[in-house]
Amino acid sequence: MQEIAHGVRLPDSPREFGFFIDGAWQHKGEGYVRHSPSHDIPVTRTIRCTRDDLNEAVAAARRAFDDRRWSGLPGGERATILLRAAEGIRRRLDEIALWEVLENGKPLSQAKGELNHCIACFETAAGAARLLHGDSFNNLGDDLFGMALREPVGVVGLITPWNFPFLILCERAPFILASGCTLVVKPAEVTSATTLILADILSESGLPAGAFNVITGSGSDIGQALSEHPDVDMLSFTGSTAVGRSCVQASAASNLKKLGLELGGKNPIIVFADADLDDAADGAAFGISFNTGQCCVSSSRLIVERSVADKFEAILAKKMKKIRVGDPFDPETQVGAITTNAQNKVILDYIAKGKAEGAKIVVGGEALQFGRGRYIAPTLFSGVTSSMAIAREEIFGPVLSSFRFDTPAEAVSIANDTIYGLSASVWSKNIDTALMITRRVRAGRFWVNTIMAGGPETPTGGFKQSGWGRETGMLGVEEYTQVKSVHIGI
Ligand code: TAP
Repeated sequence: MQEIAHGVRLPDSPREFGFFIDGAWQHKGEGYVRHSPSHDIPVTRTIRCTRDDLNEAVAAARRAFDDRRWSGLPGGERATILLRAAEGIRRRLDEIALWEVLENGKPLSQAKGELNHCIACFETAAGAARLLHGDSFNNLGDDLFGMALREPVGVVGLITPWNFPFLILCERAPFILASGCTLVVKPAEVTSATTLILADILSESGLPAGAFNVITGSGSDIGQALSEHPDVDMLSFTGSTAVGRSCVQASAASNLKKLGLELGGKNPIIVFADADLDDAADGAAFGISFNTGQCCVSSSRLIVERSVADKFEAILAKKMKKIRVGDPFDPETQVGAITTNAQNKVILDYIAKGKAEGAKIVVGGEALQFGRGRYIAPTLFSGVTSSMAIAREEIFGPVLSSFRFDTPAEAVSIANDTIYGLSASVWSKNIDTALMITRRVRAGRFWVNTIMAGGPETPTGGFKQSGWGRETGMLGVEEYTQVKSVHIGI
């Protein structure tokens, strides 16, 4: 055993994970070793699944769907298993949080907080499994009765990203299972561990074999093959808009599988002069630094009323400077490591581009080094214009671009000047102003005088090129169903 930080002890060699098909673990195949982004030591070894493994997983999910061992259960029985899984996550919270931190680099305290949300996702999905129902039509005349049945779509492929490996999994998988569908999951290769732990928890909770399968490997290989698979009825993809587009092409070229897409964002935070500026600055600092800005709903475009812009940027810069970046296992840390070398380079390249294009750094702007990890200081750019790359493109890092507006119409126009429409927030004490902005800005998730708030009860999803469909809440279960209309002559 070796101590890596703050009393955290790990075995000398990486933890070995197999992949999970039809209720059983398999270990054959080429391995992939993941190094922790914060300590640069090998932490996990997973398998690079082959196309044959993928076919086996899809066939297992198909059998489990077709013989109705899961889809044929009463909603209440599905709910019981999902609630047991929620308990399983609660019991193994420390273990899941540890592997999430080791592979992703986020602070341990944040990982634990996210797990409470994950438990709530399972509990909410359990409630939805009980409540899921269709509709009836008794207005068709005295000799005809109509029903609309909600039936599960079938076998769902689920592809998840590395920024919230367990959280995004839990915002999808229990809702998909609640609908009666069966699943083949492909997590991001660099953060597969906690998805594999969930397979264990679901199996222990009594989920029938074949209802939840996990294959591991790279996106360009096994992810692409999953998106093209002719026997997958629906693909739920969370990740970049570029790969989302390739999933649409793969669907069109294969079996026209249904798609749920949760993609990128370039999310506005609009601050009016009458807002509580201190609260709004807390919101802006949190909105750009949470999860090191590697967050689809990260508020990366600050749009502030000109009359208070200098004052607001000064308050915000002070708060951003105070954010504790560092070792994820240090209980004082608020912002952890950047998850991959590739993403670290992307963020630093954008910072360089912002400077080269004439934006001014108010705070941050540099790479930080703690031990062998890679970190980036929360960064605020002012004087950003709409043509700059940092204004238009998703950076997926702690880099905030500041714009100014004179009229509410101008604020709306800047906010909507993006291909994305994932989330937005507005800060004002005037409810009319706040509601007007909420109505006019095109985004799937909105916060008024708060940020990143909400639970799994509400549906989430994107407008424009941020995605198709909705996840979580009742809509997040209905998304994985299709409606069959039935007419009965009387
Ligand atoms: P991507 O490169 O798109 O990867 C996402 C997932 O897709 C990973 O599992 C990846 O596997 C897999 N993948 C890669 N190429 C693929 C292909 N050709 N076919 C099928 N699957 C493929 O994104 P990322 O770098 O992980 O995450 C960053 C992006 O995701 C950002 O743009 C962010 O906004 C978006 N995101 C959106 C949301 C929501 S809720 N809208 C949430 C999180 C992230 P490997 O990693 O193993 O190669």
